Amino acid sequence: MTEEVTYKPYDAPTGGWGSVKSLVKHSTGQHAVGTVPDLLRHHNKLGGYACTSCAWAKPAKPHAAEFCENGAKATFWDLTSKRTTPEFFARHTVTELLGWSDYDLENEGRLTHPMRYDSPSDTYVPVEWAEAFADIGSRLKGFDPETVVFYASGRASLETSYMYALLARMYGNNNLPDSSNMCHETTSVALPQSIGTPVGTVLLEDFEHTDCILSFGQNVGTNAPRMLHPLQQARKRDAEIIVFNPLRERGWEEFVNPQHAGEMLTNSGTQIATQYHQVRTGGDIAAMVGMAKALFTLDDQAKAAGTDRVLDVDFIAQHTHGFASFETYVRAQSWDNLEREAGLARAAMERAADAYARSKAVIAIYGMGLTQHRLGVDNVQMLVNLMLMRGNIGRQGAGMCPVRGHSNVQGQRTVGISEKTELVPLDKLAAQFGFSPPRKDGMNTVDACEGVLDGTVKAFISLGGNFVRAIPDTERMEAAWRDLDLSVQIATKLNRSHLVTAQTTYILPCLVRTEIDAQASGPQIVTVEDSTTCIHASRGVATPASEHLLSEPAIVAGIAKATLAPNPKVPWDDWVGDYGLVRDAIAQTYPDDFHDFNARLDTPGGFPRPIGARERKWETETGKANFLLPKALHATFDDGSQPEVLRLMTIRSNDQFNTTIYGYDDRLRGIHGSRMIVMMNAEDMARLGVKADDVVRLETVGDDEMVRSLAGLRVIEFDVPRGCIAAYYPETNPLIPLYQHAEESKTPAAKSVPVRVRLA
Ligand SMILES: Nc1nc2c(c(=O)[nH]1)N[C@H]1C(S)=C(S)[C@@H](COP(=O)(O)OP(=O)(O)OC[C@H]3O[C@@H](n4cnc5c(=O)[nH]c(N)nc54)[C@H](O)[C@@H]3O)O[C@H]1N2
Ligand SMILES: Nc1nc2c(c(=O)[nH]1)N[C@H]1C(S)=C(S)[C@@H](COP(=O)(O)OP(=O)(O)OC[C@H]3O[C@@H](n4cnc5c(=O)[nH]c(N)nc54)[C@H](O)[C@@H]3O)O[C@H]1N2
Ligand SMILES: [Mo]
Repeated sequence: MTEEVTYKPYDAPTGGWGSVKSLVKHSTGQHAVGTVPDLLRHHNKLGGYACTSCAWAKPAKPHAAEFCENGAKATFWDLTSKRTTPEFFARHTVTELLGWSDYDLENEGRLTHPMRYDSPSDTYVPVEWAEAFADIGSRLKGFDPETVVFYASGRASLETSYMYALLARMYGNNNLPDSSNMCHETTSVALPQSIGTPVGTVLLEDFEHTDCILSFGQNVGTNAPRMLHPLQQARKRDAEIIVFNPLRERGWEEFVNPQHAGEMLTNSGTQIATQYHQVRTGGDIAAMVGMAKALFTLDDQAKAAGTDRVLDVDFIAQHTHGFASFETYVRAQSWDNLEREAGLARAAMERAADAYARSKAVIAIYGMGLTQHRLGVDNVQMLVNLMLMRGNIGRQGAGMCPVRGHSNVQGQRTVGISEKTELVPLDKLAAQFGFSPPRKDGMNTVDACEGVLDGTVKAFISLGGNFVRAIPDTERMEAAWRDLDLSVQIATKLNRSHLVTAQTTYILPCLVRTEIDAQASGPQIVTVEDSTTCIHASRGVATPASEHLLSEPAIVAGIAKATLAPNPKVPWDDWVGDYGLVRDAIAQTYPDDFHDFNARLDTPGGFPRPIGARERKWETETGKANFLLPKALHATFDDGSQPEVLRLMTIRSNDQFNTTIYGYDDRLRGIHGSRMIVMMNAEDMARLGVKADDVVRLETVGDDEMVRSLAGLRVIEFDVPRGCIAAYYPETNPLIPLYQHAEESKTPAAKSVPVRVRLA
């Protein structure tokens, strides 16, 4: 890793020439350049492949080049010419590789052969597929099914995910944690209670009709850059865009469309945010209550003056429940408290409320800045309350827009990857496949981690991802992982989760979505669901990285056949030969969402799943949309009464996709050369006696006896609110206690870790 860090505040626009330069650098770095222009023509296009980076909606009328800097980076990274071969594994022991960085591991390129860990030589050795499946199957048959976990990271297709969930249930458990447990699980818990749907309500076309967008805790320029296009269009129609974020993220400030010659020539783009509020980390509930309080005042004034009401009284009366107690609660909050908790002036909250009150159709966008907190569920529900006050859910140009992470993470839940049995049509599965699905809820991510720690989990199957690196409490978890009997890692690139070995460990390498997937009936299509519930087909276009790779459906079927008793109703081989048959099975299980699935594959812009709340059908216990009261004004663990305890947010740089590190530049924040940094406010630095460039140690303020600390972080003086600091994930994961997660959803609270700064 490079040691030298440079920091220069970045004032160029998002997109623009910076993104083009970065693209060229990353394409040449992966030696994928010859094929790339040709490939990117197929990116997010009908007849092409769906990007493997973020889950943002894919328009019906795509741009000539419907990709962004980070989607292109993800593609280069997948289609690199570099290979991690059996010879590589023969040259390096696992102990040696444990000393490598995340970047160096994945930068070795694509995995080419199935491998098994050989403990006498401390290396991975090649194994035949048939032998691997047979051994995994015979081991799985020996475990109590409740001790085995089937994890999924949100990239695998709907077809693979459906097969994988069925494998787990036929094996005998609902232990199906998913990367969304660390991500938007908070959304999946909060929204059903509020509006009766676990997903967002907006469609891409709503962006054409909105006149105001609220954004909380999402970093668009880095994590969903294609969303900048509809945002830019909305701004050109003079829509308000009001951003709440402790950091001034460049994506929310200015965007130059790299596909627009005029904008590129002048390098002058569109100002995105019309208001930017640097809310304190964990202070969003207070900020939103402040807005609500200001709305009540505006409504009182309108009533007195006899002008149009600010509240949508008809909507509230007809469609909602709990308004009276919400009103009482909000009116009772003092501005002093709200200002302190939000870290914003009353005038700022009033300004946001003014703009919101003037707007006819409002979209609420949010990301990890709301979900990854102790009161993440309350964060999301308070945002819904704000939207309900003016009837901003269930009509054109308005609605909730949680920005999902992995490209099919939402879809995995749709087709049965869930530990919660109430969310899965078990009776239907029982009838369709003639077996008795287990009725007991399974483990989510935090439960699975606890099970590994206390020894009740014996085996861990991983459909993609880098679980050990993505979860909290890394050091404790790695130590406990060694006691597992079996670890099976279905993957494309080498990562740390493969190196923290169990008694028996396999790496099973698979195709990526961009590659041609040839099976008995010919090249296959797979499908994914985007953030707006639209389903898209994806066809691979590139030659596979190695002839020894199998597709994900083939690997899932291989494990299933070796593990389960034959069942004529589950034709694993036929399914692998023709994924259209898996789609028929999905349509049978979920007819409302997936009827005529194969016929609708090429719907421009994807076909949307029906969502009740979009039509103002509220599938909640009250039959209405519910106003729900927050449990506190701050979403974090500490109440801010100890000035030396800071709130650490662990965030992504512009050069990573989760634990996949593409490089050491966070271009949009102006930080270059290292990821071992900590962003601090100047006043906090002075108060705590640290200077820019000091190397410090962070120490978690925990509720248990464990010491959690991370040294070697270089201080950067940064525009971040007082009392809040930011550093990169996953390097900081050893600092997050496993028990610090959102109430109800158990999403790890990665955005509010109470820490102290120590001079190393
Ligand atoms: N290129 C790229 N794209 C990605 C990913 C990636 O790593 N790289 N990851 C994918 C995945 S899985 C996901 S889940 C999404 C994640 O995308 P985001 O939801 O954008 O997640 P983070 O990068 O963690 O950034 C969260 C933002 O919230 C802000 N924030 C932190 N705490 C608070 C708070 O208390 N209040 C408010 N209002 N804001 C806060 C941070 O400053 C930051 O701007 O992106 C997906 N897309
Ligand atoms: N501190 C902190 N921790 C966090 C977060 C945070 O903001 N802060 N964010 C959380 C979030 S939102 C998420 S989603 C999780 C992410 O957790 P995961 O989804 O488990 O992790 P990734 O880093 O996305 O997984 C990368 C690995 O996936 C494999 N892979 C890539 N493409 C494919 C494919 O097509 N098929 C298969 N089978 N494998 C593939 C590669 O081997 C690669 O090394 O991390 C969570 N952890
Ligand atoms: Mo995520």
